[in-house]
Amino acid sequence: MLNKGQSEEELFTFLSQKRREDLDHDFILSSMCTIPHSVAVRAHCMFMETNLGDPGLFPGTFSLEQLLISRFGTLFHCPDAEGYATSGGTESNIQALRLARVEKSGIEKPNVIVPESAHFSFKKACDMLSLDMRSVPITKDFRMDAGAAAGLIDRNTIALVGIAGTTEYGMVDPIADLAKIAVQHDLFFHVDAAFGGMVIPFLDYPTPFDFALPGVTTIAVDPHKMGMSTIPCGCLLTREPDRLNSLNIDTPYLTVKQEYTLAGTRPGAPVAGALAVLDYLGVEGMRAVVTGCMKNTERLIAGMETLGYTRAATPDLNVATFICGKEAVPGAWRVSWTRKNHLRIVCMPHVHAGRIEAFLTDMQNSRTR
Ligand code: 0PR
Repeated sequence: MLNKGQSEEELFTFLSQKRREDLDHDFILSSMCTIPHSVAVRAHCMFMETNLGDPGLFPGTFSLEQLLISRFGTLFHCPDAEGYATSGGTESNIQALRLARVEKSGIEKPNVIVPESAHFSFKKACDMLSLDMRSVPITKDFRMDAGAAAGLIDRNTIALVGIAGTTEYGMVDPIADLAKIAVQHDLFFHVDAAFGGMVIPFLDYPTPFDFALPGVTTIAVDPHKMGMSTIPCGCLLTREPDRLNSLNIDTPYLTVKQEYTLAGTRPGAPVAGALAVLDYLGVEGMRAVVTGCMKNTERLIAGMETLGYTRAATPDLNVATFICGKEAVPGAWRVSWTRKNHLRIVCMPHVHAGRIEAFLTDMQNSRTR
């Protein structure tokens, strides 16, 4: 630590310099986060010091968290759903599997059935919870093979996981088939809709993925991805009220005597930000955002194919992937590469039509050079 404090001017000159070292969103095509909506930023600033870890001190902020959960419950066809705001998909996925584990605590060597395409947060969860992760292959169209998933279930299986919007290819697993399998085997079924939960409901032809399907137990959805909130904000929802209570531990000196959350101190600011975006845009506004992202994805795929690059998948959501050599992508652009070495571009709200055209022009120039 510095012995003598710096002047504010000196300090902020330094901070501004550091901030300028961060990359420009105009060139970020690899991220599932985006520039927060202006109403999210405004709301975030109003709630900066609020701590949902001690909700009795911030009853107003706590009621916003409840409202956020109830907005998602309604959107996901279960107005009575309960849950809480997490730090994002990783925490939601860990907590969902923790809940499954606690509910089936009698099983000595528990396993969970997870698609090969699952986000790496499930590896963390299984590691922390000592769960055997059984990986289900994906089919040619990059979706989880439901038949293969059913074949892996045994008496030690405590949960089944499906992904509504895969990180790498933007695919929605056959959630309806998986939900049926879950009902047949009386299994806990967690849907990771961290990305897709704020896309699928706003598509012209939404695939069923939520509590409308009787077998779905819990859903993870991240406002800090397509919900354009400030970071960090995820949500974990349970169909049944009070279900999370089985994770409760005693917190004797807080304003609440028990809590089921993973984190202790929890920021209220991004929760206010997330709710602000939902209530400002409404279904119509979100639909416009999602329609724009889907159009841009289609345009990107068409443009790349005109340049001679084949799509790796035909995505359900706004993630485009291509068979393309790494050297073909000009250095200024931040793209990512899947485990199968496909070029991956996430058409987030900040990746607007102009940026797609700029990228395509650069790709063309690099091709002809
Ligand atoms: N589930 C799915 C389907 C995800 O795509 C992700 C993250 C998670 C869970 C975990 O969410 P948190 O990171 O909020 O805990 N998907 C992105 C990814 O790994 C996260 C991300 C975002 C990565 C922005 C990079 C980045 O710049 O690609």
